[in-house]
This record gives sequence, C-alpha cells and structure tokens, in this order.
Amino acid sequence: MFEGVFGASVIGRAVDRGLVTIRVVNLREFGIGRHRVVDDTPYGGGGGMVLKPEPIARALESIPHKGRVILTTPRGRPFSQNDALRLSTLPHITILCGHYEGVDERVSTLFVDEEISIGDYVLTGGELPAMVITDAVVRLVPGVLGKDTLATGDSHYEGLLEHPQYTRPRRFMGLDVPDVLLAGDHEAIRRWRREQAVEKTRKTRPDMLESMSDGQKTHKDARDDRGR
Ligand code: J9Q
Repeated sequence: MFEGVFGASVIGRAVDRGLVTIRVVNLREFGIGRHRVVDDTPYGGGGGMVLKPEPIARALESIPHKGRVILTTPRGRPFSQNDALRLSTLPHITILCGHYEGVDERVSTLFVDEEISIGDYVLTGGELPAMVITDAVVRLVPGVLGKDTLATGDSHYEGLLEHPQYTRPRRFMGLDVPDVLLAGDHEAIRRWRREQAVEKTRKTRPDMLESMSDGQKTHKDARDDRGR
C-alpha cells in the first residue's frame, strides 16, 4: 500500500536522491502467536476490534531512531501546514497508523507524542493519513522541491487560497485567458491575483479569512522561524 505512493513522483525522487529515508514497518510481523494477532475485542464490549499494545510496543522497539512518535487517529488534533513545517525540521519521525476501531489507550499514554487527524471523516485505517502527512512533510525538506515550486504555487502561502492559473491555449472551448495575464503589467497581475485569491477564499473558505487577523502563522512566518 505504501510502495506506490512513496515510490512515485516527488517523494520517490526525494527517496532516490537520499534526501529522506522512509521505512515501512508491518505491525503484523510483531503479532502474537502463530497467527500473528495484532487486534482483539474491546473491554466493556461494543464490538469491533482494537489494536493490542504488545505488537505495537515490539514494532516501535525495532525502530532505532524513532524521533517524535505520531499516531494517526480521528481523535487527534487537526493536521495543518504548520504541523507539516514543524515535522519537516525534525531528523526523525515515526508515524503509527491507527485502526478504524481504535488503538489500546495505553499505547498513546506510553509511546505516542502526538495524535493527529487529517480531517473529520471515517476511514478504514490510518495508512492513508500517514501517507498524507508524509507527503506534506517530505516536500518541505530542503532540496526536495525546486526553488520555483517552494517560492510559489503553495495554496497556504499567505493563508489564502491560490488565485486561478491558466496555461496555453489562449482560448479553450470558448473560454479566454483573462487579458490582464497577457498584457505584461506585472503590478496589475499581482493586484488581480490577490483580488482573485481573496474572493475565492471568501466564497469557499470564509473561515480562513476570519482566522487571519488573530495571529495565525503564515507558511512564510514558520519558514522564517526555522531560519530559512
Ligand atoms: C485511523 N479515520 O481519520 C482522519 N484522520 C485520521 C483518521 C483515521 C481514521 C481511521 C483510522 C485514522
């Protein structure tokens, strides 16, 4: 499940270039008994299966440099770009994939530094959230993206959604590229893009505009904070 995502595109190239190392550990290898059992029914009833603590403890013991241990769970703090930036500065992180029915609470108490949710929806497991977090973190590791890509093209660069983008052809199915983008007045282009970004944000994410005034860190601030 992880090979495709971690082997492809930007992340795959970062791995190939030795900029990051991603190790996938199969919990099943640390399961109990001949059947390598990793889950059990919950105390108190209620149905479903809960991940047992012993296999997780042994799986974590097998990891030499755990760094910060993160559990993906719908009960966690919502994941944000600031979390991605923070985690991208750490030499090692370990992401423990939760299970849709839950993980024995003692795992969190004993081994987990933070619990992260990628959003309020139900998934079958924490594997996809772990891949989402990994993708968001790895692309921020210095050298992974080209200079151009980091400077621009980031939807959360200033806490606004991105302005619309156009490329060739100039006319497609009767729709023209806005004239301002073709005229070469770069100040006018900046103004137009800013206006479009604010308008798009107001329409689809008004919550982002509301939270801008209360000291929320922009992507740029967080990058400055870590001395880049
Ligand atoms: C482990 N739904 O959902 C949103 N962020 C994480 C999760 C999640 C889930 C099920 C299992 C994590």
